[in-house]
Amino acid sequence: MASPDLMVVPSSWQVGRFPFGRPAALMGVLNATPDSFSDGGRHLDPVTAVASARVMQEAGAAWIDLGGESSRPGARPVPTEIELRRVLTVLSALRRSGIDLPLSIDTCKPVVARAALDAGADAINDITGGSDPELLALAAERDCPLFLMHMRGEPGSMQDAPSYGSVVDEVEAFLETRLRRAEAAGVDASRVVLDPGIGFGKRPEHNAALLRGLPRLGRNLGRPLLVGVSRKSLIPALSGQNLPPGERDPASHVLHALLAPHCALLRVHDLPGAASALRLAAAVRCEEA
Ligand code: HH2
Repeated sequence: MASPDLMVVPSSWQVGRFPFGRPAALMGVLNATPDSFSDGGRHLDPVTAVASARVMQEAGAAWIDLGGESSRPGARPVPTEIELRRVLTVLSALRRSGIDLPLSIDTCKPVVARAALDAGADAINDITGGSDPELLALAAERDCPLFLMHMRGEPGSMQDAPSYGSVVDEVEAFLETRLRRAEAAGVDASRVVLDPGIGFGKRPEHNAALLRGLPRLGRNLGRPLLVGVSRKSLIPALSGQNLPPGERDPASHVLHALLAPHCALLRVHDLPGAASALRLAAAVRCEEA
């Protein structure tokens, strides 16, 4: 058998009708919430949400990720009717105004996912990694792309002293298991994109180990990777600079430029800034180590 270093690792995939490849494309975050950790309140208003999505589209976004429930550390679940109202208001405004970018619905509730798919969403982004069999059954029924993320615990308590033996081994094993569970539920594995869940039940050193381990995760899992570091608290924790979320874009873009060769999709808040960072990185990327 070839040694892992000699194995051919795919650098492009077709996920349903959507191309994924490395270096990464960009997914713009639209949080239709009052309380998201960095942009809470901005995109509850459909007019503002459409304007932001247009900026993302013009800057070259490949995807929009729309959510109606914050998953920041300490967040409480939002009642289904409220989450539904938030996301459907913004989603129908986006589609009415001609924003036709591929869109994932960031939810773990099957009812919300189903309604969003009916209203024109293209994919499900599940931060619980497919914990709910009903959500997996829905993804199988619709044959849509399914983004499965690793989280330790749940948002309300996930940052209460998370600990791991080897975080990269454990996240890899979790994602492998969840990929198999999705397959067993009827989801075609070629529809699945995997995400190590930066900031979800992890301390700064766990996040750093996972980011360093992305090439290995990509190689061993054999699926495209989605990664979200934008504005997250690993930035002040690892840089030693105590910045509030609204001032973390430049540092986020340093990470985006570094991570782009190792994943297929980067989930970002400031899409024009991230696009510039990726262009700059691509212009100077060395061909050989
Ligand atoms: N991060 C957040 C939410 N959803 N989904 C995936 N697949 N990966 C992520 O890293 C990820 C995610 C958290 O960021 P944000 O949506 O900006 O904040 P909030 O959860 O407070 O709305």
